[in-house]
Order: sequence, then structure tokens, then C-alpha cells
Amino acid sequence: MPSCRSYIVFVASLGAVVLGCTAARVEEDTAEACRNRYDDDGDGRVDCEDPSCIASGVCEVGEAACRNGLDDDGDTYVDCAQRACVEGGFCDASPAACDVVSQAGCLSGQGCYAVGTAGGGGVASVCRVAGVQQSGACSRDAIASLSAREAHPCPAGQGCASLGAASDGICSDYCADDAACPAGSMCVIVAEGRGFCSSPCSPLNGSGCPRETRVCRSVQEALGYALNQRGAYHLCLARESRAVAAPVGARCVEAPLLSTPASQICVTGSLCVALQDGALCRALCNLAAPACSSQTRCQRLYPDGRPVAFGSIEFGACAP
Ligand SMILES: [Ca+2]
Ligand SMILES: [Ca+2]
Ligand SMILES: [Ca+2]
Repeated sequence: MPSCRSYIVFVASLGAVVLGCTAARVEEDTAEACRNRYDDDGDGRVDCEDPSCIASGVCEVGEAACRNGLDDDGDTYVDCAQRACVEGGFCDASPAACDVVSQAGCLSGQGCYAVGTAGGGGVASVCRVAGVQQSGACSRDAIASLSAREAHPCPAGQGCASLGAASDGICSDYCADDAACPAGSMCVIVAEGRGFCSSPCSPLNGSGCPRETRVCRSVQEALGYALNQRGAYHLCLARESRAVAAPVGARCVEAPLLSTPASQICVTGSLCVALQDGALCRALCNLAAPACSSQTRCQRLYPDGRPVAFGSIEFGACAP
């Protein structure tokens, strides 16, 4: 559809006088005008880029369109997955009674994330624009300083899991039980009713982590996590965190809390086990196929029968 302005030029070249047209104001606020890929009102903004199109019902911007669960402009991006909704301030992070496991309770394009888990206090969650780092690296410090409109690094359904007091973590699936986690992984409960799926990586050699920059670290217990019922779990972590981890033979903390320094958590391939010589990092071994140094042998970690299993492998520790 030609604008009034171009119509004037065309007619004027024929010597015609078109007074009626110069008086008419062309608006860009109807469904038709807001979908024609044309700057109808000549203000430099085309279709849905023009705020006057908000009321047209075909644009994805504005309070109503950004919260209706619909792809109003047909570009496949719904609500807060639409940049205009975020940039318009319609998707600011806000505390919400959303559920991190089911992801119910937030707008499309947002994720439900747990906040303030340190200390195991009440259940707090927030709706925030969802990120794209599927099983990728994340930083708890960086998340804590995000502005209201910035996206969480992790996609909806994942949170930033890290060991001890470390900030560097990995985007990991939220879960309520093991059934929600991939094979070889288990749900590590960190607060009432929710946790993270551990990484299905090998505690012996670290294989199975998504990228070379990750290491597989064993953790026996976290808040509310019972070793004697569930075995050990493992997380893929940034490689840097290995530098400050406790080596085999070092003193360690058997049941690390969120506040436990990484230097007291055992390196990949070992587990903190308290025997007569104290709580030390012990090299793990496969009880069915042991490989220990000559001074040690592969022993069941807990003689009372508590299993330390991961997937189908039951582990022991190389001990004198
Ligand atoms: Ca238009
Ligand atoms: Ca919408
Ligand atoms: Ca859209």
C-alpha cells in the first residue's frame, strides 16, 4: 500500500492538485498496516518496531502481548523469548511461586530458578529470562549480580550447580527424584523437594563430561543427602576447580556443605573416606576390576555394607 507522501509526488508530477491527501494522516496502528513491512506513517519505524502498533493486536510487545502465551507476530518467539518483550521491560526478573522442577508459573521464554539456597532456608524461586547454556558453564557470582532484564545463563529447567563454596558450576537439570535424571545420574537433593541431577561422568577418569574443560568430581553427601541409601554422586566442574581440590592422601571433609572450601573436597578419581587413619582422600577402585598400587588393595569403603555405587559399578577405595 503506497503512503500518502509517495502518492503526492506521483500525482504532482502530472500537475494535479491533491489538497485532500496532504490533510490526511496515515496511521500505522491497524493489523493490516502493522504487517505490511512498510513504514506507513513515515516515522522511520516499520510495523511492530513502531510503538503505535502495540494496540494493533498483531505485534509481540506491550503488557498484554508479552504475557498471553501466544506468538502474536508469528515469528516463532513467544512472550519473553521475543527481544522486544525483554527490552520493553515486560520480562523483568521477579520472585514468583514458580516450580523449578515442573517449570510451571513463569511466562513463556522465562525459566523458574531457585535462589538463596545457601543455608537451606525457605524455598525461594524467581522467574527470569531463560538462558541458552544447555549443560554449559555458569558462575553463581555472575548470576547474583544480573540485572532484572538479563538472562540466566542456564536454560529453563536447569540451574547452576557447583561444589562447596565454588562459584563456577555447570548448568544442571533440576529434579525431584532419580527418575527425572538421565541414566547413570542421580538426583542430588539440595532443598526440600528439589535438587540437581548429578553428572553421569566416571569418577575414576572423569570421562563423560561435556567438554574437555570439565572434570568429574565425586561428592559423597550434600545437604540432606544420605550416602548409605544412595551411593556417591559426581558433578562435572570447570577444570580450574581441580587445582584447589584435595589430592589423594590429603585430609578432606566427608560430608561437604555449600560452604565447604573446594580444597577440602577430593579430586576426580578419589573419595573422602574416614578409616582408622582419619578422613583422607582415597583413590577409588572398581571392586570387580581393582587396580591399586602395591602397598594398597581395593577395599569395600564401608564394611557395614553401605554401597558406593555409580551406575552399575560398585566402588571401593585403595587403602592399606
Ligand atoms: Ca507497516
Ligand atoms: Ca505473546
Ligand atoms: Ca513472536
